[in-house]
Amino acid sequence: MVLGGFLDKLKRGLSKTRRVLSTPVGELFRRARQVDAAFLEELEEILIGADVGVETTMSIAEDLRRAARDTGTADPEELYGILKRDVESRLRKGESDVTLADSSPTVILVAGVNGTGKTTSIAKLAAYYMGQGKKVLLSASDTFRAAATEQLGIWADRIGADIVRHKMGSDPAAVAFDACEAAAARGVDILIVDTAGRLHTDSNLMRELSKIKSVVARKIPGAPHEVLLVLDATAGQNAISQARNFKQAIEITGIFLAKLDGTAKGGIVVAICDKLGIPVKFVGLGEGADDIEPFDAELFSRALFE
Ligand SMILES: Nc1nc2c(ncn2[C@@H]2O[C@H](COP(=O)(O)OP(=O)(O)O)[C@@H](O)[C@H]2O)c(=O)[nH]1
Ligand SMILES: [Mg+2]
Repeated sequence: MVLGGFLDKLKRGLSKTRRVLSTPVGELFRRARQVDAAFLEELEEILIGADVGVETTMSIAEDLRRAARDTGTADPEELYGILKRDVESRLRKGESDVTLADSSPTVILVAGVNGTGKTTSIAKLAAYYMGQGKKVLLSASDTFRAAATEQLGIWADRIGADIVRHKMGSDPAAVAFDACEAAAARGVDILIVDTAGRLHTDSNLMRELSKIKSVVARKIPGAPHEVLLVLDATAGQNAISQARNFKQAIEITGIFLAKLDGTAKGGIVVAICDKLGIPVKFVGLGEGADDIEPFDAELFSRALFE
């Protein structure tokens, strides 16, 4: 992909983010005379309506109350600045770069419940790194459903990435094992491993994830360098409980927040960063391979409030 095209797409992605993220908070501050109890109540309503979540909303409002008390001001403009900085620092908790291996390949394990956007997000990640001139290999380790391997295969063809696949029902860790060997043999920079989002039981699923993880760790030093959990932004607060479940079974190093377009509400990003203690690394903004954007706390807080 030529650089100009890449920048254009990034810009288009950003304008989408802005549309989703924008809240009436700026408007509220602009028309207010002073920040009082009624104002704070309205602010809380907006934040909860934007999927920030009750706890995080209360904590943000409490910070604002305290700031008003400490500074002795009820001036909306001043307190608006304080609110923006407060939310930005909450988002910063969630900001960190993707860990790439010192010597290739970097292995990125991708987990998540079915339907959250896992396979699509993998295709986006692959296209993103291929756009940076990296050699990418996909491991079709969701062998639970035939359609899953097929779908990843279609994406691989579409974006021109290599893929390692076995037939349906085979051992997902064995696919990952072969993919690691292929990655080393072919000089691959980034190996991305798809996993099942549902098995017969949750405990099977979590055991399988751990098994894939340990196979990959044995084959490639330091791997997996990232374990990304794909969450569906339109799932709202449910996304947070999903993340908590996965976190119990496997160490998640980052979140890929998919579907932050359409019906998603931007406040979910604040809730995720604030409550999970897992950095958001990428967001998905549509169904195309280019609809991906690295997470940027400053940009997001601006998009939320300005
Ligand atoms: N609007 C939108 N749709 C998405 C996004 N990511 C994935 N999808 C759609 O969500 C559905 C499920 O995606 P898929 O990748 O198959 O999910 P998986 O079951 O977790 O692997 C598909 O229809 C995708 O096109 C996104 O960022 N935005
Ligand atoms: Mg899938």
